[in-house]
Amino acid sequence: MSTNIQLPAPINWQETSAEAREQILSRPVQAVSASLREQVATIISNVAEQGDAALLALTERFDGVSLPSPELSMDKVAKIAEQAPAKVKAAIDQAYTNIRAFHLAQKPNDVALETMPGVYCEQKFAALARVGLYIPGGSASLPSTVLMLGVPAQIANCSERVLISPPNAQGELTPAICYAAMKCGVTGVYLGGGAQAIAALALGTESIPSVDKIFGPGNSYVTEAKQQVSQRAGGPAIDLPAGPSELLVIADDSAEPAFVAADLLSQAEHGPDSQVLLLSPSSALIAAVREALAEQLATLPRAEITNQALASSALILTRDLAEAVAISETYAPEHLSLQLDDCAPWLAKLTRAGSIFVGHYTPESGGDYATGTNHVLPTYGFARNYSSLGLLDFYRRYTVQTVSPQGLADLGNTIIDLAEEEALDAHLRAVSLRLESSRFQRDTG
Ligand code: HSO
Ligand code: ZN
Repeated sequence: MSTNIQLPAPINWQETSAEAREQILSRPVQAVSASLREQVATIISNVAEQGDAALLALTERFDGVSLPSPELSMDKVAKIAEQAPAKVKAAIDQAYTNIRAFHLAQKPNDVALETMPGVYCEQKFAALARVGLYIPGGSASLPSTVLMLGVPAQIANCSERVLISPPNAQGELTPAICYAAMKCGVTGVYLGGGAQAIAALALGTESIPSVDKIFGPGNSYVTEAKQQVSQRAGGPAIDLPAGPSELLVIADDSAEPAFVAADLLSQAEHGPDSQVLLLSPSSALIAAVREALAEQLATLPRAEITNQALASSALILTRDLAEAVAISETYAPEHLSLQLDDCAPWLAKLTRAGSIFVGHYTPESGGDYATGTNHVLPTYGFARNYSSLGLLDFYRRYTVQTVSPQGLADLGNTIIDLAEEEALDAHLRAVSLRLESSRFQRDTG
């Protein structure tokens, strides 16, 4: 392997200045340049004006394939799906079963409560009608992402579940993607990528229906396009900011260096802008992981990309596990792996992560594919204030209230007093009129 391996040098946290600490924990810059913003805006207005024609022209320009239509008929999808090798089908079947079970268990319950006599309040959930599932193309084809978006959309029973993904060189999608799409009962499959695919989902074209919410990870064009379309009047909702992959491992002497190294590399191989961190109070473990990283990296087909990601990664020696936990809570990683014999006391202190992997036998790739949890997770520190994708994201919540005549008799003055305080007389009158009406007298009789 010709790659010039550059592993990060171990850092002693206690001997690191506050500024250097901040620098180490900062994500690789993801500045959205004015030019990117403008490019995306231009693409969106092209798609708005010319629909399919714009999408097809952009697909030819960016994906290098000329298509007669952005639609891949469901018949064709079913046929392509058949070509998936039996082993791949079986793996997708098992992953589907686990993801379905875990997401099915997330079904929300309506709330109904009488807040005071005669005043009834309900919280209800309604599935979103039309959802768009964006499956990125790029250097890796990701049938697992089809499951992560398609399974909850299927359980919620969103009436239109539209998948869009950049075409391969044959102007199609891979058998595995098609097989996963069939399993999830996707209702339409379209070919397109980047900002143009997001624009098509948001605005609709002659062949692509517009959707109420757009899901799915993507590069900076996709992310910026999602932001821009969601800000348009009547634009779709979007899921969460999912950027380059991240993993933070907390490990002690009980950890297996080769396991830790393999997990770090598995997220580093996603892209040059991925970031992986190891925090450990054991310098012996850090040294051993470093050796294992070099050994394993040398045999990875994606060593080049992985090596680039390692440049913004760090191996950090902490004073103790408590310090490692504190650093993790500040960093708020997308994935957090605890490779300790005794995880429970630390787990209880950790909440700021997209998904947590507990113990020596829980590889991070388990959650990427098949444990049942969702792999669409907040990155870039958004685990501080955003949730991991789940079934609930495919619903919207709304409320219902019903007040009886007696309920209004008891609550009326509260509403009147607040309306008076806010000097909103029509609000006040909506109550007083009722209370003074002969109908009210009759009904409360
Ligand atoms: N680790 C990625 C998901 C993924 N990994 C898909 C493999 N395939 C972001 O959570
Ligand atoms: Zn992954």
